Amino acid sequence: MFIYRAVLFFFVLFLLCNLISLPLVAENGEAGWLRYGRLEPQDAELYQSLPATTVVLGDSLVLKSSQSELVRGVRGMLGRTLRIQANGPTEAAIVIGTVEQINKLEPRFQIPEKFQPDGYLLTRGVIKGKDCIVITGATDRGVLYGVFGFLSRIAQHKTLSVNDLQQPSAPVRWVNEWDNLDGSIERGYAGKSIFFENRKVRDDLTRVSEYGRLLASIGINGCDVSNVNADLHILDPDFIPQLARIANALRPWGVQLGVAVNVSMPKQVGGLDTFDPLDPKVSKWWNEKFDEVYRQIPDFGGVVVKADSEGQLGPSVYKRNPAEAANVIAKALQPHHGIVFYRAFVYDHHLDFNNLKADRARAAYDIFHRLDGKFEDNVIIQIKNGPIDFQVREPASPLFAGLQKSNVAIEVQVAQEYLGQQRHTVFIVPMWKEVLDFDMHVDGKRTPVKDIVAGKSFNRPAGGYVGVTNVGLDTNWLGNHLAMANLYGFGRMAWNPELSSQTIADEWTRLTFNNDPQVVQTVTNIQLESWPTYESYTGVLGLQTLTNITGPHYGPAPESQENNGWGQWIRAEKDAVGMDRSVATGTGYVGQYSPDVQKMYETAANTPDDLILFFHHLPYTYKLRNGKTVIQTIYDSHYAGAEKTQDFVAQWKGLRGRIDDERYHDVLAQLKYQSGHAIVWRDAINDWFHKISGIADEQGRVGNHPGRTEAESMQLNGYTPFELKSWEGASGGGKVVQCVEPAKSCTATMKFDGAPGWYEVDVEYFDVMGGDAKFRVSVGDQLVEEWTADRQLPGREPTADSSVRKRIKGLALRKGDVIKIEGISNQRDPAALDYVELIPLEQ
Ligand code: GCV
Repeated sequence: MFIYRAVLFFFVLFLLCNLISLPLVAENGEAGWLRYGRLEPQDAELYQSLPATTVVLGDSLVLKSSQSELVRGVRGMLGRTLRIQANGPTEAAIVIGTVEQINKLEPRFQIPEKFQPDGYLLTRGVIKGKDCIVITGATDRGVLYGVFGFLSRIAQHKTLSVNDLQQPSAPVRWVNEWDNLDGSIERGYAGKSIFFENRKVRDDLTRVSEYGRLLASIGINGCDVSNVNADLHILDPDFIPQLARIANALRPWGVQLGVAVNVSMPKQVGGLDTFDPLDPKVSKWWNEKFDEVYRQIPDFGGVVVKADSEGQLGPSVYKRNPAEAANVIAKALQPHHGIVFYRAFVYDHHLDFNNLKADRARAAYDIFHRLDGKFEDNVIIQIKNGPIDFQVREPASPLFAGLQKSNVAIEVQVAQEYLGQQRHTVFIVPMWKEVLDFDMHVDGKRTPVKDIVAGKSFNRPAGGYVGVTNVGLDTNWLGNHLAMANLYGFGRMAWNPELSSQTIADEWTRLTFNNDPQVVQTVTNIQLESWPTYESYTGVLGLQTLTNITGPHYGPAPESQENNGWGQWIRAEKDAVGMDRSVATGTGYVGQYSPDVQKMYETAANTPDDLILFFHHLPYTYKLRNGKTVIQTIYDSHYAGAEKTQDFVAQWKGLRGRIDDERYHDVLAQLKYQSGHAIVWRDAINDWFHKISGIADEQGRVGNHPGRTEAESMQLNGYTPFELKSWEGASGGGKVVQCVEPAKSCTATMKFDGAPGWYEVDVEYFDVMGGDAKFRVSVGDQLVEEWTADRQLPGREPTADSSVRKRIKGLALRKGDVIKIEGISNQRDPAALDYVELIPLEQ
């Protein structure tokens, strides 16, 4: 009996201890930054005096969302369920409603400031004799944003006794999704579309409304749901009612629906014999089409247009210009207050590599600048942040200053197409902010890009921000928990571009994980270091991301930049590298900037190191401001970058037990993978420049890898040598081995003849798409590791895209040990191997 009681006592004690210390519940990331995790009692004390009641003034859809969100958030964080009152207040309350509604209730309530549309105020005041917290805005949407702002303060343990007035920097804050009707997503890295499947709108749109909620919480007010490489049937009569269902899911969150259209639709699917924008039949077609749309979706936001770009038909077919194409659609949208986002991403992708004056970077300005002032007022020219295409570093597009009588929006890419596709952590906010803060010096005056897109610089009525997001059905939306900081950051930055990257990362970390100072410091640190790190191993000195540009835009493939019509050239030759874009001797691109900016970029001496090869063709031996030569800088930064990614893993490990296990392990696995792939990048780029320039690394590292044994020089049984198409994608000049016969076991063995001790054994192998090969590693007769190559990586054959490093830690090796790698191929995956590297561990 005594024993029974004692066991029971300790069992109860154990349960209580666990309850009191609020165990870290496993989380899957679906909630994003809207977790509303329960506050610890000492933190909750700050909100002791929070009223028990909320009064919601009105019953619009958006106000209803405001109310339910408030109740959900307070219940989640403080464990209290607010009482809901339609009238009152009859006691201290949280009152939510528009300024007009509040003033009707309490005419003496003074709102101190003038609101921008969507702005909000959190304040305290006496309403009907009761001391209240007031959440108000000029519009319902402003009120909803105010509720999210209020809850965010609690989640970050901030005081509520403030007068917090928040106004958006610009009216347009949209996201674009490049979703196709079949459910695939162009440049999407997190599963299938949340909107479409099998050429229909999905039956279950739960994820769409959850997405709308996430968007609203960061102030996003519009969402284009379909790929800019537009589907001709997106506005077919039987599709519009389906789109209306998406609009219904987004509407409670104040997010307007948009879609991408193709200017050729009147002819290709509309039954006309032309799509000439100046033909009255065409304008009639668009008018009728939008009448049809607005009958079913009265708050439809507008359309985005990609034309004369990358194979999309455009006005050039009829020798018309983009203004004529944009305006015919814009006029049809005007009666309904819809917007046309016309993309400035128009360029010729059949450029002549041998023409030293040809330059893709010039295209947008050359085409659009002369049309300034010719666009209707409901047209917004959507301009990518840089003149090429979301590269790891580009200068600000000169077109921002080239359109002073037209509305403009900046387009940035939250989806990490050229930035590691969410398998590498890259917090992009600092990069975007560099562009937004860049001073275009129009007419010698301070003209940062953020003021231009906000419409302030040239007094434009519309303008703002568009983020290409490409969320998918993956539970955590973007496939990598840390990548969600980019979506959060995009919204926060569009709302207030004065917020620092540090503040944004700090807020996001607190909301997404928790307020533990070590968590906040570590995660913020990794995020802030991630872009410069990624840049340092993928595209330094303004070379752009040296990725496979004719393939999936993922792994290293510098050779693919050159000798094709795409114009992402770096012009690497035996003695020199870089694009000469100067006015004096180059393509003249620099001349598209204002005179003050030209002074910075026209000569190599004045150009900052980080963009120098974007603007100038320089000898490898050219001494940079950093005191080193171009070539040594390339070598060193790739080593430093790859090294830094190993450090991210170490930093993250310090968070064990401080965040939930599920996300801890997810991110750890992702950072480990990144740290291996960074080595693939490092070696590919360095080997390539080494081969081209013939200049040795001063530190002797490039092409010299102690402890590495190439698979092709191991003893092979079943494995056969194979050469990669892009030689730089594998160690040893592109040679690897593969097990071609399906479902076969092949082996590669080597004899260890180093000093006895503890080693890390790294196996560089390939994990190709569509098949799951298996690998086993043994030392002597002992199996030490086995795994399945089942990652989702681009590429159906071994390339740098599919190269993965498996690290086997802590193996004791003795002279004469036989290390055997066994690869078991399957139908589509030849279990290819690149090399084995033995790294002695420090004792
Ligand atoms: C939607 C890049 C991408 C394309 C994309 C295009 C664009 O070229 O690789 O996938 O097409 O940009 O922005 O239109």
